[in-house]
Amino acid sequence: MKRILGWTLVVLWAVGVYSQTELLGNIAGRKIMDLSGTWNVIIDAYHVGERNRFFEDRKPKDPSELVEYSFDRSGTLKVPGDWNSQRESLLLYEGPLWYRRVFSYHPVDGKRQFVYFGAANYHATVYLNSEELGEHSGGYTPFNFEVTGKLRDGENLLVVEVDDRRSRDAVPALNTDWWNYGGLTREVTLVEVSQAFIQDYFVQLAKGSAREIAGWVQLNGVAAKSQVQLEIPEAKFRETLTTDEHGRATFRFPVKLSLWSPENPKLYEVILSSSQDSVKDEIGFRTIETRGSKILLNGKPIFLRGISIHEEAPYRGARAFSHEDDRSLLGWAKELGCNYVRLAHYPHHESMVREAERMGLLVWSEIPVYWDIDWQNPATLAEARQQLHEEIARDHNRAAIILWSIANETPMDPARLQFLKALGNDVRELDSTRLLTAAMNRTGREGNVRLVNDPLGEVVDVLAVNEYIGWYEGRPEDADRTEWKTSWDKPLVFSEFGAGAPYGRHGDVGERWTEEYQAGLYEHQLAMLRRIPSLAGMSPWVLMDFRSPVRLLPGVQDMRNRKGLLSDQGQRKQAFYILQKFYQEMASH
Ligand code: GCB
Repeated sequence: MKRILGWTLVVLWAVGVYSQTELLGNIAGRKIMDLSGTWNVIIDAYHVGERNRFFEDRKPKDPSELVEYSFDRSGTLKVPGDWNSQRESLLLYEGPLWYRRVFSYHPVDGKRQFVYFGAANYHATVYLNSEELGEHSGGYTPFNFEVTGKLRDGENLLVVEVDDRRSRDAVPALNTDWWNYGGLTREVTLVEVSQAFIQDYFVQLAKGSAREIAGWVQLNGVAAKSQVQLEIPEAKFRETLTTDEHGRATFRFPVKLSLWSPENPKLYEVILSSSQDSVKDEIGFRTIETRGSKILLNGKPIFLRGISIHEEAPYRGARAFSHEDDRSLLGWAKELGCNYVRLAHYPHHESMVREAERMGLLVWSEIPVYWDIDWQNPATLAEARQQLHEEIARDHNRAAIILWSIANETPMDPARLQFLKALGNDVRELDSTRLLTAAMNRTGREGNVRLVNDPLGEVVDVLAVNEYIGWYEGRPEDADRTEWKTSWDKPLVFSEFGAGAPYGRHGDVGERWTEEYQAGLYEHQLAMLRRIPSLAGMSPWVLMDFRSPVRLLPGVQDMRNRKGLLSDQGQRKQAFYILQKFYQEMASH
């Protein structure tokens, strides 16, 4: 089934059609019915649900009828939320699981409705009133289906099969250093819009200009030459756009704006209105570019004082999804002295990006093209492209995002380079205003000199390196003798370095798994980094300990990656203060 879907995707991609409807922009700015809450579920380990037509939610009509399943009697789970953390027996479960939600709705004549999923990991098949709406692959990006005319007046039945089995041809593939949290991990909502509505829009500063905004508005369901008004009241800006025969209007206008930055995270209310629809958003405006080895924000060089973050909830070991989760994680980043976060290794919740933006944190956003995936497989490329498109479609108005990362630690081979070049081209086409990057980990060597010479360096705007001197190779002191050279005159960021230590485990600085070892490694790394002239920033690995089934050392790891500067209970380790001090110094220069 999955393989067939993969190939179907390739074909659909080639003809420019997808199984699901184009994504609705700015879901928070729409009239929605939140379907969060308690859903009935059936765990379907042997995958019999499709054959037994679980999507019909059948109940025996008389005592003689055979029905071998029951949503009503099989238990419940919360949505949003991964299943692994909600029931002990599901901690390591990977497989299909069926969700059911019955909701009451009264469709209004002349309106259109969509069912919108913030994310479902990994593969979802969606049924409304026993009819299949479509499928979606990719665990961290949103998707929606139009359901106009399919909703009943009164009770409606929504059934979703979510299958999180890992596979060789998926993105990511079989092996990751994080928990494969399955389920409806983000909100499910029913969205109502008018017949002709504003599908999406892109409103940002024009590339290279701090005085002009440029972008497009896409209407859905209109005849050619419709009008859309674009307003930024606070900036006293108001213009009327006229769409072409595809419902699209592009624009470029001068406007005087106060620019968004970590020191001034200024957001403007932006209002788009068409004859039948109106959407409000909060948008920031800033420029981002590179000059030689510098990253320039609003025309001035900036050093990215960052930290890498996984989307894992503090205190409860689960996929994060709430505002409290966002505020805890980003609050710690602020306390460290960060002006930037690397949201690894997949697109995080939209609310996380919006919160970072409000707090003045720049963002690196990434798709899970991670370690080794099936580089030769066109279906895998189609899935990666789809995830990239959905990520950019969701977040293209977020000023905080400055970097789109297309990969993490991928091998140096020609098939991989072709694959990543295709993704790089997509980024350039979809959003030319931001910078392109990828975390690389293969370097050349000449004595004590490390050479950043992965041919992928040619493709990206910002060179990023994951490097583990003193942890996966050599001793922490080796950093003292290591120099770095790049093959391109481009900014270099260290996207990862780090060491593991459970909070409260102490010993000699030379003893692994102790806070002292971790802190010592940070001292050596930071001393090395200070000596690199092209260094434009860093995001050490990682803010908080996180669950990972590949970290098996009992009493030390217990299925957690312990490279956090904080424990998963929010306790600060010694290395936290070392990095904090370094960032304080950097900020005062
Ligand atoms: C890496 C990966 C990251 C791992 C980390 C580690 O290079 O990018 O996902 O968790 O190393 O701890 O090994």
